[in-house]
Amino acid sequence: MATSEPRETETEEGRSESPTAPVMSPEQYIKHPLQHRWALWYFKNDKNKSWTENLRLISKFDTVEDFWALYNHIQQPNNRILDISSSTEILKCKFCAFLQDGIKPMWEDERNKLGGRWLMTLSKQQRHNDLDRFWMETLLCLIGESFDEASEDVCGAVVNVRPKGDKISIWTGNCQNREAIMTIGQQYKDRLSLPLKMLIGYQSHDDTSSKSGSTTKNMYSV
Ligand code: MGP
Repeated sequence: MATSEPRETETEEGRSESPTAPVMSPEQYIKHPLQHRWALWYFKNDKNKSWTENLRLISKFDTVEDFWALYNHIQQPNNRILDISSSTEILKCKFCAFLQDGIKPMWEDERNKLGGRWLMTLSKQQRHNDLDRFWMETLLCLIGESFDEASEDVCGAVVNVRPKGDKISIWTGNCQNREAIMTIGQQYKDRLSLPLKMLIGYQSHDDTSSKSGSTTKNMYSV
């Protein structure tokens, strides 16, 4: 019995086209741009260097696809502490930050120095249940500009993995912008489905950097 191979067809211009060639829509090959470009940083704990010198830029991205490529490639905060014996530098990272391109994850940066952070401290039990989920949701809030106009105030987010309880924070650029800060705090809490009675506090970087004890006073809380 004769079999029929797919035959090439002639286009009006005389070019031949295979009928099996997939037709790609622009959606399939154009990456989806984000409103801002973001940068991923981590902290390499070298005792011979100052805190700011230990900050390392890993990568930058400005599309949804590149965000997921990077997200899937890096270890989640939870694994990072479990895999602490690994020789891979990034696994030793206990401080990881996503900042808008052009802003360094330090209080001293021009775009941070008048700002502060919404801070969430997690209990030890939450490392297994909540840390990675909260961190991913935080990143999605950032790249998705989820806080309406207040998103303009967002500089980035930081995760600290620590024996005494992990911390996730959203950094904003001006601690006097009460309205924007409150919008961010309330929507952030909703997004993480935090119980109403669980309060999170906002602290200025100025207060955090000059604190003498172990706690910094909250300027706002939700
Ligand atoms: P941390 O990274 O917030 O960690 O700050 P941790 O373990 O939560 O510390 P704690 O004191 O809140 O319990 C740890 C230390 O890193 C600070 O005391 C500073 O010495 C230094 N550090 C942290 N940050 C975010 C900065 C910064 O932006 N600039 C400078 N110069 N030092 C910083």
